[in-house]
Amino acid sequence: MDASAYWKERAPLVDAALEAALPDVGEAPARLHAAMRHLLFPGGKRLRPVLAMAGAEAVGGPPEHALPAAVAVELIHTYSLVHDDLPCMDDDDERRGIRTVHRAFDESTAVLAGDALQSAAFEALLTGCPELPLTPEQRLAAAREITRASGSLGLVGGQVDDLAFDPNRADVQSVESIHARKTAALIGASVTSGAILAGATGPVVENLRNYGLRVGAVFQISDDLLDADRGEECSLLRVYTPGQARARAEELLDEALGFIEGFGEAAQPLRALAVFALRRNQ
Ligand code: GRG
Repeated sequence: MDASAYWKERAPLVDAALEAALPDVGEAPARLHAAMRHLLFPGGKRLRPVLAMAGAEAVGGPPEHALPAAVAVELIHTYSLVHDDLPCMDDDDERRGIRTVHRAFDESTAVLAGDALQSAAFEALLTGCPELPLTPEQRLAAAREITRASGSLGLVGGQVDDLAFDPNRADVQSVESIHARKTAALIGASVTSGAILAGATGPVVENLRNYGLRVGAVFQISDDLLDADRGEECSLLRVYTPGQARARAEELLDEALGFIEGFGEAAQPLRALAVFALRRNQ
C-alpha cells in the first residue's frame, strides 16, 4: 500500500471535521478564533489524525468513526506548536512557512489560542460528530488515552524536560525518554484512541499502543536526521552517529510492525504509515 495515496484520501475528511469543530472565524472574539485557525488551515501533514483513522481501520471499523479522536489529536498537536513557538520557549518567527501565531497576532493571543485549541480538542472528542454510533464509554476511553498522552506524564512533561535539557549531559536514555513523552505519546494515543472509537479493547489496544509509541520514536529520529544541525536541541544525534540513529530507527520500525503482525490486511495502512515515518522527507 502507498502511504501517500492513503493520506490523500483521508486528509480531506480530517479537514472537514476540524472545520466543524471550531467556532466560525467571525464569531466573537473574532481575533481569538482567527488565531486558533492560523496554523490549522492549511495546516501540516495531519499525521496524527491519519494514524487515528488507520487505527480504526486496523480493527475493522470505518475510518469515520475515528474522526472525534482525529480532530482532538490534531488540535492538541497544534496548540503544542503554538505554545512551543512562544518567546518563552523556542521564540520562533515562522512555522509551516508562515508567521507563528504570536508574530501574526500577539503573545497573549497566542497563549490563549493554544489554551482554547486544547479545550476544543476535548469538546470534539466528547461531543463531536454526534451522528456517529459511538458510546459514551468509547468516547471516555479515547479521552483517557489522549489526556494521559498530552499531560504532565506525556507531551507537557517531555517539553519541560526538553527545555531543561543539557546537551553536555545527554545520554541515549535521557534523549529517548524526552522523545517518548514529547513526540511518541501523542502519536501512540492517536492510534489507540482511533481504534477505541472503532470498538477496540484490551490487548488489541495494548498492541496498537506499543506499535504507536515505536512509530512515534521512529518519527522523531527521522525528524532529527532531517534537521541534523538544530542548535541546542535534544536530538539522538547528540549521542549517536547518523548511521547509528538510522539503525535504531530501523530496529524500532521492526518492533512496531511486530506488534501489528496479527492484524492482517486491515492493518496495511498502519504498516505503510510506519514505513513513511522512517523514510519521509518532510
Ligand atoms: C508546548 C506542551 C508543549 C509542547 C511542545 C510539539 C512540541 C512540544 C515541540 C515542537 C518541536 C518538535 C521538533 C517536536 C517534536 C515533534 C515533532 C516532530 C513535531 C512536528 O510534528 P509534525 O512533523 O508537524 O507532524 P506538522 O507541521 O506536519 O503537523
